[in-house]
Amino acid sequence: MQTILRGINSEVTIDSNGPVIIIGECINPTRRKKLVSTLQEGNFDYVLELVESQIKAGADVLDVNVGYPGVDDVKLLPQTVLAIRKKFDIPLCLDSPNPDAIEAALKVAGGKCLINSVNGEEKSLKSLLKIAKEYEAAIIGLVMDDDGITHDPIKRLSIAEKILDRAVKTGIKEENLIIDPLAMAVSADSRACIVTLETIKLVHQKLGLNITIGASNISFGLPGREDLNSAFVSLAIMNGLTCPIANPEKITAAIRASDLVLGRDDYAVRFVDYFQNRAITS
Ligand code: THG
Repeated sequence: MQTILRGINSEVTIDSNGPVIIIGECINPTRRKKLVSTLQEGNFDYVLELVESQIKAGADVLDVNVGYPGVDDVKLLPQTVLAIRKKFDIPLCLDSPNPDAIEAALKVAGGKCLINSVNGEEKSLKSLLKIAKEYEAAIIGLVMDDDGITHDPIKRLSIAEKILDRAVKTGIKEENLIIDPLAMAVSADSRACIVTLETIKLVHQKLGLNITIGASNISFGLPGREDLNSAFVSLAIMNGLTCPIANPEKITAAIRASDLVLGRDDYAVRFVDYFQNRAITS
């Protein structure tokens, strides 16, 4: 299965058999106070710095999240998208819980964006699938619903199936749905990662859809985040993860290594290229 995302003149293909596509997570106010303060001033210079550094580090797509308490993201999300679009042509993943902000951003983004995200709740399905269809966008489906988050991989799979069914009934092609099997902090629940890995395997085998994950979520509250995230992402790739949302400056090495180990990088071209170019810039 192939999901195609586009910038204005650029295109990225996410294939359910890899190689892995990286969605850069860094345009996100979580732990980035400077992002909040600069955006509050209407200054997009720091956002553009984050775009450039993530692309250099290996990002293929960028997640854009400007949510913080009190923000009017119906205004700020499209403004941020426009600022990025003036300088960079890379497919975007629009990350907001507010459907109005998503729609406002889709109106100005052009290309083919990824909506982040719909979930199995009736309210979410009703508002967001219609928007995805109308703007011909792809969409991430989070496997939670009106009953909350389940810790049973089979039940998470059934929510993915429900979202797929509703998406297809809305006229969205199945390749335009990317499933997020939910990654949560392993410090809070020792089984959190294994439940996610099992769900990834089930969704990959039974539905064949592309799969994303907020990879850095798993290491909240722990030291050694980079090592922990890398171990998790490598195992997740083995099970069918194809487009993680992560920090490219910290995860690209593990991703290039995983693709090489899995026989998806002939003559180690991408692996060697990554390390050669990294050596030159550092
Ligand atoms: N699923 C989907 N979208 C999501 C998430 C998800 N969007 C938001 C979030 N979760 C993913 N994005 C982030 C962004 C930053 C961090 C975590 C998740 C973060 N960053 C640290 C920092 O920047 O200092 C550390 C990063 C690191 O050490 O690698 O914590 O689950 N669909």
